[in-house]
Amino acid sequence: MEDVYRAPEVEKNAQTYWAEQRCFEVREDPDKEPFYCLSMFPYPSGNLHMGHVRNYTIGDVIARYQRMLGKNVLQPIGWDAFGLPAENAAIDNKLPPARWTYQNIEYMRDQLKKLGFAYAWEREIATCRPEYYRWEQWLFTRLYKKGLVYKKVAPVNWCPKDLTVLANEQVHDGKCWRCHTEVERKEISQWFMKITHYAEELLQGLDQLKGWPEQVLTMQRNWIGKSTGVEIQFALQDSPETLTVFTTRPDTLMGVSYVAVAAEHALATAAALNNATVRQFIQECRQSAVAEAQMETMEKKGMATGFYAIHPISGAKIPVWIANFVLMGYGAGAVMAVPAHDQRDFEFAQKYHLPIHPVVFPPDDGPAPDAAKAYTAKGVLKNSGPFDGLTSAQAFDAIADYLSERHKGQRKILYRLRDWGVSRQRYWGTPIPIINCPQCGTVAVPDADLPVILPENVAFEGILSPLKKMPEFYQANCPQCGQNAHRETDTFDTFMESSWYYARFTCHDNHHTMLDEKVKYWLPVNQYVGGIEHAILHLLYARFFHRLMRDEALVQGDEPFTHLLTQGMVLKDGFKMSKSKGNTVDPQAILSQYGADTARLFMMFAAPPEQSLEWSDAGVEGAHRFLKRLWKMVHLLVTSNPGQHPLDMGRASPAQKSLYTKLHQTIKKVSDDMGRRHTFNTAIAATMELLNEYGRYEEQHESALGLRREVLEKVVLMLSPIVPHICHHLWRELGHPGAVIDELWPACDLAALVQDEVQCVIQVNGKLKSHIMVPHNATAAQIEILAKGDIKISAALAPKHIVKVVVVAGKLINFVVKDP
Ligand code: ANZ
Ligand code: ZN
Repeated sequence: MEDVYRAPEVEKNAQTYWAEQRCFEVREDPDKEPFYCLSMFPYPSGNLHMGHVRNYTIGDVIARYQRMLGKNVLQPIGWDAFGLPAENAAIDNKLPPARWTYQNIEYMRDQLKKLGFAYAWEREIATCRPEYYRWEQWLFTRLYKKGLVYKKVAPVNWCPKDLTVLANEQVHDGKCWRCHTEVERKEISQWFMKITHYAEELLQGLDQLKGWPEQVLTMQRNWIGKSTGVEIQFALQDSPETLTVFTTRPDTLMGVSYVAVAAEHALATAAALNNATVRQFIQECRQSAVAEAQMETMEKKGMATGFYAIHPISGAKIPVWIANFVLMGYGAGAVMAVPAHDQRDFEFAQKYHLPIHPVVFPPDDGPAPDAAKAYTAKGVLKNSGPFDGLTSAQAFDAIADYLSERHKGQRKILYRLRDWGVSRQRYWGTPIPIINCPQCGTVAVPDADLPVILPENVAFEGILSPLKKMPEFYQANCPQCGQNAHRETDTFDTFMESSWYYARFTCHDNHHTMLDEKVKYWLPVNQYVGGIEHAILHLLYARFFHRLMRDEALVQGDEPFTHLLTQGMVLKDGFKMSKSKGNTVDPQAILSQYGADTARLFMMFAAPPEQSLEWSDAGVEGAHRFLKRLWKMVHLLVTSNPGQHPLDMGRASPAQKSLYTKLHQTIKKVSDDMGRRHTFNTAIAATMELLNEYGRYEEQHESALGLRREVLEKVVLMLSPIVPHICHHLWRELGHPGAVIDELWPACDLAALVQDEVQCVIQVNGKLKSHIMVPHNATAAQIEILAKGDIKISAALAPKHIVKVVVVAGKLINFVVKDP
């Protein structure tokens, strides 16, 4: 055995072995329990970053560990290959997005291979390939026929820099999530998927996801945003029309002092008709109207319409205002404002000198509300006529019933979740399989004409999609009437591709159907690993797609991912490692300097996977030193003591026993850390501790060597999911003909965990009566029971009354007795 650890050779050899033996290719085997481990696939940006390395190492460690438990592990990888950066690069470099993407894939595939990830490479998917996206197009046409997708003109979030529509999820603080340009509102005709149809199911389903982080479940719940309330119709003065509002607090109805409508509301439009100032105000709202998230913080502005509404219970005359904080797209686009109990209404009322009527008060013993702000808590009603004295909860029902009996309102459940706008005015994406016919309207492309192939060899002039200028692409005949028609030139949001790739990995090469019966064997994914930044968008869309596919009888079950691990960020000097911060460390540099195993070990040792990880050069050094030390230990053992030394614990010395116990304590802990807790850092720490104890163990005789070998072999097995290359090598050096990749996870010898017993003296009234052996860590209660079981003691105690029992742990027990 070489005395120096040379990572490049060791890693190359291991990787060659895995590739030649096709170790990670996997087939359905009904006799083996399947385990599907998936890490979120990368966007082929050109280079792996440290976030990738961390993500993929975590997934790989879990996959390799599960494999050692004897499971049939599927760990696939692919490329989320469509998207904007390819277009931006195309514009900058005059290289077609396809070429740029494929080049990047080549390079990054090589990087992943050098990191030694145990991927089923034969299943590699690139979502920009027609053999992949054709099935997405096919599913879309099915959903179209079912009415689950539709086209409509809608105000959208528009990025003026990228010239594209953004989903709500892609707007962060009013800015484009990619280029950070201020987002505008624009009216545009586009395709939607009816995710709202599944809102309740997507919400309920969260309760079943016991293997997901609570934080992600909460974020999804909030995003779906279920509200239980009442829709109330206010009559309008001098008008046959009514004004509908949505409220979650009907108990505050008697405190309404104005009604506010959105700038796009019909009443606002009507008010603008003869009023230039109102017109101007609406125009202003339009321009500054922004993504919802920003509504909260922006300055509240309004203007009276001159219209009045009639209170549905009191009959009072209430002014109707236009307010910039009312969203047209939520509820009825109008609110009943209760300044006394809603902070936003309160600030607005103060600003415009509108009345404030408190109607809900803290229960009797509660503190008096602060008059300088809204009292938003629930309480007991006053100043509310027939509803006085009711609690908010009682008043909710009483007022809802009152209104619905008089046909002035009805209970209503609303969701914040909106339908998913999936059209993008960009080139590098899946073509939407629709033909616009002047006669027939929108017509789905028939199955026989799928896929609609995206031409790859295109020239970019400016930012506009080349498809819009390619008659050879957009000229088509209507599938229904045969007339000249216009093919849809928009493409899908790239979140479409990532919504179902997990399922396609199970049958990536089936060119006859989207999915086949293999999904039954593999799905749902047992362990999904990825960034918390996908807590809402990607994970919700995937859960939605799973249900769409379920309802097409393509998959079974309701949920795609049983367990989810969201890894923390990689930081450098306290900041997220990112190009824009200029604080990145290139994985390639670490790979060349130290090798993959060092990078993997550092990543797994520096922090538990869900927490952020602070990059540290010293930490990387330390990881490397540890591997060198491990190498040395094996080297010393196999060179100075060649041959096998069987383990014989029969006549073990105390030192031997202690090391053996430590070994099995470590196996127990590491198994739990790896399998259940996913705290790989403590697993590594425990292994290091074991090796420290090994280092202090001095016996050299024949049976001691057997134990030494035993410890090192188990360490190599336990570390092999984390640092697979060096373990592959060391396992061979330890004299095994087979490869460590085919070994099972070491079993824990429970008997070894039972500690030695110690002698305990038994006294009765201070006089020595007997001795017993007790476990060294026995509790007082256990010792008492054992002592009472001693024949001499039970005889001595029988006629007496026990006054007191004194125990000195592991040493002595004294029964203080008297005559009864
Ligand atoms: C009166 C009221 C009194 C309200 C009170 C709250 C507190 P969630 O829970 O998010 O559904 N609202 C309704 N439609 C709106 C829209 N289009 N734009 C802006 N705000 C709107 O919120 C429901 C509450 O948000 C509703 O209940 C309404 O204000 C407001 F003490 O009605 B509430
Ligand atoms: Zn037609």
